[in-house]
Amino acid sequence: MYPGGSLDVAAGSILKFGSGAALEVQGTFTAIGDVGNEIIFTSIRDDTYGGDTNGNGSATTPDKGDWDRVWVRGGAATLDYVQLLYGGKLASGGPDSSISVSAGHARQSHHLYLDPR
Ligand SMILES: [Ca+2]
Repeated sequence: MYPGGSLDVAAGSILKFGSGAALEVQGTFTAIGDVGNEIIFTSIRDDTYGGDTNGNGSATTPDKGDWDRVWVRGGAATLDYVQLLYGGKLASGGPDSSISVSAGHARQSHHLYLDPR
């Protein structure tokens, strides 16, 4: 996302990320789920949510550090009832958090973090 842009993720959405992938926020990012209708950020290897997206059946299973993170680099991010699953590894292979704020601001509540690296 670029400065001035906006992205609104609907409740119940499932977003899957491949190795080293990150969502970089520099605009207005809103992801507001609800109880039982959480927004899921997870690994492309996670078949539990949204089915077999990578099309290989159960040949691979999700693991910590499968993707990078949500990275707030400016602007404003609002996340509520969001689950961040299996993130936390940089494209370079180094360990990281599954969400970080280096500029701008972020408001988070009701989160579940599972298996960051
Ligand atoms: Ca699969």
